[in-house]
Amino acid sequence: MAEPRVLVIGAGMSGLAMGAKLKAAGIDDFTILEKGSDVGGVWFWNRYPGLACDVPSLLYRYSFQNKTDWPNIFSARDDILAYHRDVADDHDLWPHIRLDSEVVAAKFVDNAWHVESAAGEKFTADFLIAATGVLHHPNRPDIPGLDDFAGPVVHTARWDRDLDATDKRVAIIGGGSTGVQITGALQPIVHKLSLFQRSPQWVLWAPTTLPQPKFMTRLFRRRPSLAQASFRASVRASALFTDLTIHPGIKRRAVQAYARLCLYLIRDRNLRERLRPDYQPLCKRQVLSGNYFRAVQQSNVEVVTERIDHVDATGIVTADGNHHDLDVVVLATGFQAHNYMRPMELTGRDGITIDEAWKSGPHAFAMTSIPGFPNFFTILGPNSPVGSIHLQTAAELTCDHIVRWISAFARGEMMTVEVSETATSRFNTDVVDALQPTVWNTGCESWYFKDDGTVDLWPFDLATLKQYLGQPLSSDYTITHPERGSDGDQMG
Ligand code: NA7
Repeated sequence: MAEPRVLVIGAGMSGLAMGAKLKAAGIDDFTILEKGSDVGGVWFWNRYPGLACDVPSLLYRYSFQNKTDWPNIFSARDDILAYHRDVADDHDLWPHIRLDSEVVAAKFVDNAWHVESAAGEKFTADFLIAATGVLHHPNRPDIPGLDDFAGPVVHTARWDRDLDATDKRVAIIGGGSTGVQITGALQPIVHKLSLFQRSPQWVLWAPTTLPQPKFMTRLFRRRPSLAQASFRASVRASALFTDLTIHPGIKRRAVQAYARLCLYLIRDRNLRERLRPDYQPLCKRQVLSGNYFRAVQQSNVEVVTERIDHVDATGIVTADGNHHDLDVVVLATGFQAHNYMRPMELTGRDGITIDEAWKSGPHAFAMTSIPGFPNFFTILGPNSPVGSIHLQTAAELTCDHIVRWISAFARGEMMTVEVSETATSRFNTDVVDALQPTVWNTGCESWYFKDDGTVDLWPFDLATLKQYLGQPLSSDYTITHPERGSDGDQMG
């Protein structure tokens, strides 16, 4: 028997789930290193006006942490952040969490992970888990002259709370989920809003700004079992969304028809046509909004579809030579979604670096294991279902999978585990094959796609995800034992 030492990087949605699962399994020697000064991950870093989740509140939660008294049908940032703090409270995670601790390097030497923080602190662990998120590194566009702008230029993912946009002339570059949310929030207060749109997005009308009905909150409070049942039913219902993204058919066509119908909430035909995308609805991450259609039709909003040529001290110049006078430039230009745990220097067995292992793009067996990196796991790593399956379910199943390996270590049944190259390339081939009928293969560009044009998503259903994470196959892993060296045994 050996007490496993575990390091988790990140105290966001995945890292907190990992902590709660480790606690539940009786594994207590773990530390969660968090770069930010609070838990919550994306919900800590993102704080722009209008930020809310695009998954309904009753569904955006862990299976092990019930909450039913959400103020809104789609929760706002602060409510989700408070929920994550409650998780840390209720599972006694705070003593394990070290805030303001950015990991800069991790190296596997002598069957252990040696980890270093930006402050120079050193840690040693038997297992290292990257719960570092997907949408973390802001994508700052390479627009000529952007640094010459005299006023504030702010990326939505690093919003400046001191920035007051009231009565200002504001540009929003980018019209994804973030650009759409911040449009709804800023339009009522600014003097003029100029939306610089490189490509239009399909937007589905949904009650994103409405409060949760009081009777629901009261009902769930009186009957907690009903709340849990409704959560399970919602998770099952979200399989419908998976189904329509991965299989062509009537359900996909019905949602696509709804997206096209929503466009008719725009009364002006010219504006409507400029907002009409030229790819299939659902291909990019689907944008939901209850206030975008109203906001975009107000007299203080202009939609600019002309290409941005450059920025100067006082505004943006478009390719047609027009100068758009501005006080503030908001970059709603998304994220470098395929960096994962990088720029951390991650070095596995025999000195292999993550950049070498991922020179043809990020990949991991079943989203979590990388050849050359023993006793290292990612949660919501490459090919995670960020565009389909219920995210907390996927994260929790990955945590359960990791806990099984750590428990095997604790029982003395193994010392290290490393997934094989063969299993990983077989998985990658299966992913590429499975992508064929998905909606993501219908011709569009988004953060879902890697540089080589393949999609960084889970193209299978929930049952397949459970299958991959539920039963590790001995032949897929090299396992070393405390006394015997390496073989291909299955863990207990
Ligand atoms: P997204 O969905 O990646 O959207 C980024 C937007 O920024 C999109 O409209 C891009 O246009 C636009 N963009 C990016 N670079 C440029 C440049 N250089 N010039 C002009 N426009 C640009 O990010 P979000 O933050 O909105 O959403 C991310 C996820 O958060 C979302 O999917 C939800 O899961 C929550 P493009 O379409 O590429 O032409």
